[in-house]
Amino acid sequence: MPKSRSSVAAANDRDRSEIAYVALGSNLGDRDGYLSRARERIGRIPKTRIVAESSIAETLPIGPAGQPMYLNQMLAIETSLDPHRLLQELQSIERDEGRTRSVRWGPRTLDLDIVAFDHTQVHSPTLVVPHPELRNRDFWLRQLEELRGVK
Ligand code: A4P
Ligand code: MG
Repeated sequence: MPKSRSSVAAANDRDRSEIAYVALGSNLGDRDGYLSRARERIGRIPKTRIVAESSIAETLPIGPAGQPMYLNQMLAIETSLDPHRLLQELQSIERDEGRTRSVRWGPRTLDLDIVAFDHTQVHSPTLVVPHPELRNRDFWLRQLEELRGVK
């Protein structure tokens, strides 16, 4: 028997789409390559499309000393995925790109963070949005402003 529309709609979906801002960061290996593959993969997340891309900034590492410089970029995406489902999709891309979690704020091939939503705040054990470090990272604030100006 065909499923009704309501039973097909997964718990992972929201009624309406929303703009989310996703930060991309890399400070190991082919940094441009990691960012470019991340953009391509994010563009293929279900129920999600990239609306705008910020410029790419080279930034001083925050965290343990002696790390290479970061490349940072931010994307505005339109998504109807539940925020936790979006986080899972981003973490799966991080894993595929060789990301391992050892040192907090340590070097990484690819870091994907949900920086903000236009209309939603989240406070759960696994997800806090707006990202608590937003106010402390001037490059994120600049890129967020850049994206909010164009969309
Ligand atoms: N988590 C909670 N809220 C969020 C969110 N809004 N977005 C949880 C993404 N994840 C969120 O993250 C640990 C856990 O945070 C996740 O499992 C998720 O459930 P992680 O990516 O495993 O660990 P982490 O990245 O080492 O720690 P954290 O606290 O997320 O660090 P950040 O804020 O990601 O910082 N320097 C420069 N110049 N540029 C950078 O991009 N990034 C970092 C990492 C450090 N220094 C940097 C940069
Ligand atoms: Mg992170």
